[in-house]
Amino acid sequence: MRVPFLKPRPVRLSDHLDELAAHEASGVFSNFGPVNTAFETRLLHRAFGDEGACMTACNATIALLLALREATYFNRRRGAKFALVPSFTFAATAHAVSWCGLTPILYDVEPGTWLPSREAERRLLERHGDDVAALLPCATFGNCLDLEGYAELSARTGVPVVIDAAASLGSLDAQGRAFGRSAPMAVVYSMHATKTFATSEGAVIYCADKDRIARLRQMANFGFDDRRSSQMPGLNAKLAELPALLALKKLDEIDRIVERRTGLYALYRNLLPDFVFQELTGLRTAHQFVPALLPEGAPVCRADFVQRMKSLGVGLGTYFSPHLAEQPYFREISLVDQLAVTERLASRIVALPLYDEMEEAELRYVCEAAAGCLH
Ligand code: T4K
Repeated sequence: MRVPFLKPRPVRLSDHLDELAAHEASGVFSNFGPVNTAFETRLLHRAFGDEGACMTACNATIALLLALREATYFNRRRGAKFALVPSFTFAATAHAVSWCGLTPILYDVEPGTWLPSREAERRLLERHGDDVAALLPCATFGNCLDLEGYAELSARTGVPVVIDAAASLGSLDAQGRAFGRSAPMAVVYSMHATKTFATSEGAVIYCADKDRIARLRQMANFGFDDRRSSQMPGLNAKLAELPALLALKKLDEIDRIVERRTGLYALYRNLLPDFVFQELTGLRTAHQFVPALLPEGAPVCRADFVQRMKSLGVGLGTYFSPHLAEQPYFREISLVDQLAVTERLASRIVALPLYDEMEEAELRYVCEAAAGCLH
């Protein structure tokens, strides 16, 4: 049997030929046109109960950059040079920091939830005080962060926070609300083809503060006012209408998809009792794939395990390994804090296959192969 790591499945536009024809006939292909507006409106209603505002963007990397620039440009801490970023995240988080001209400080994550270490954040804020321009915690693999805690920390210290929630569109917090809802800071979600909320490329920024989204929207369109005069830092971060149509249609499927993935994730956990899984903090996680640690003391190293699985036809990922501090560019430009947990996770983590139409037989094959490859 062959089981690929992921099988991206944006909606099939061929199932929506009428809407496609209407889109074509509209003559509007970008610049926050009617399809983007329809998607934003419907998402705001369904996920965020019409509280606050949200906007689309071309991808989450640019959206993070934009949100961080907004958070630091309109903040009295201009001149501060550091941003706190967990080392256990995707490169995009730290690239956004670097493009904003800031120096990442790479810090550790918690051993169970794999979420950024609150203790490290407190310690680093104490040590670097006014030099910290922002915090960029990552909602690791769609797991839910304590957003109220971050809002409180931001209000108390004056340090802005931007949430990297790339994998979280579809996750529900412990109260059963869409992760991010009510957040006073920008929360950035990806709609990349490989995400559970798969389109092709795309992102969403949500914030309970409508003014912040209005500013971000202006920044995403060159910082223009209605006379096409730049009023603030700007770039082109707009989502085209065609991927917005994919997103609009995806909204109708997302709950069913996440529920299905949740069932498959639970089966993995049952069938692989020796592997270590993430402690999930929300009511529902938008599982993009199934990250798990090889059992402590397993007689096989991660590289050999991945190779053996491949020879049995099973594709795996190794997110987030190498972690940021192991990547030459970030090593060169960052300060690195203690990373004991990150190093342990990154040396043992594998990402097991998951996709919307994964058959139970495929999953059982992966688990049998994984158990066999451990020895
Ligand atoms: N923050 C975090 C924490 C993130 O994880 C990410 C993205 C971002 C920010 C930035 O979001 P975006 O700017 O992308 O919106 C993939 C995704 O491209 C990336 O979006 C994602 N995180 C990351 C975790 O995974 P790569 O470079 O590892 O993807 P790649 O090309 O190796 O593909 C993964 C698997 O999917 C492969 O087995 C091939 C398969 N695949 C991929 C694509 C694109 C397909 O079968 N079809 C496809 O169209 O980053």
